[in-house]
Amino acid sequence: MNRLRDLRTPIFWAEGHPGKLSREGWSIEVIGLCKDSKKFSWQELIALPKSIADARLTSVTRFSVQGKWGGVKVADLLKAVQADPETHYVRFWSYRMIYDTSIPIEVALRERTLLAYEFDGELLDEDYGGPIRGFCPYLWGYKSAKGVVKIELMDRYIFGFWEQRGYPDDALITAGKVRDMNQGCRLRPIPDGEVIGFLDD
Ligand SMILES: Nc1nc2c(c(=O)[nH]1)N[C@H]1C(S)=C(S)[C@@H](COP(=O)(O)O)O[C@H]1N2
Ligand SMILES: [Mo]
Repeated sequence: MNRLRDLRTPIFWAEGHPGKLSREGWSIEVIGLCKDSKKFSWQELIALPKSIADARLTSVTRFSVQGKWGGVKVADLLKAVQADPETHYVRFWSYRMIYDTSIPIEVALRERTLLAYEFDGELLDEDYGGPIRGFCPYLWGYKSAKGVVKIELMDRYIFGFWEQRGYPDDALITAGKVRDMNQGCRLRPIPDGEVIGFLDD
């Protein structure tokens, strides 16, 4: 069973699909502006308190998928490494270090910004960013980097993969219509901001 696939959620790997990845051998390194830079193994990551965010991944390419994303709060990880007060941006690097994207620290610290390894109780597979991916429901999906291997704490902003190619740096979700994957791809109107409900509800 794969809930995201059953919902026919599009699979984006702009840099090329990574193929089969080792969950047990996975790790995420947190580097940059912090007192205690660390590498977290898969086992260490899943041993951290688990948060569930019932939220939507919404793409600027106009699809939106809702479910229970499970993982570790980015805030908890930043606490564990003792992020410096000069940290203004958090940069997520994907497997192979081709795809990256950065978000402001204020957004990174929000309740539902996660390093997610589950969707609706199932572990994420490689198609959908497993073993572990960024998940930020507040911004367009290109800020939710898949297959995260490194997190960099920075005092300034750096253009990411899609931002260099013209997508907005702030990635604020703007009103329009998106395909609701939970309702068989139906085109539905959304307001500005995180997609919590639809205007036709
Ligand atoms: N490494 C990597 N992460 C990525 C992308 C990508 O191409 N490569 N695409 C982004 C975009 S544009 C979106 S909308 C979401 C899509 O997530 P999905 O492929 O799980 O649907 O992943 C984001 N994370
Ligand atoms: Mo996207």
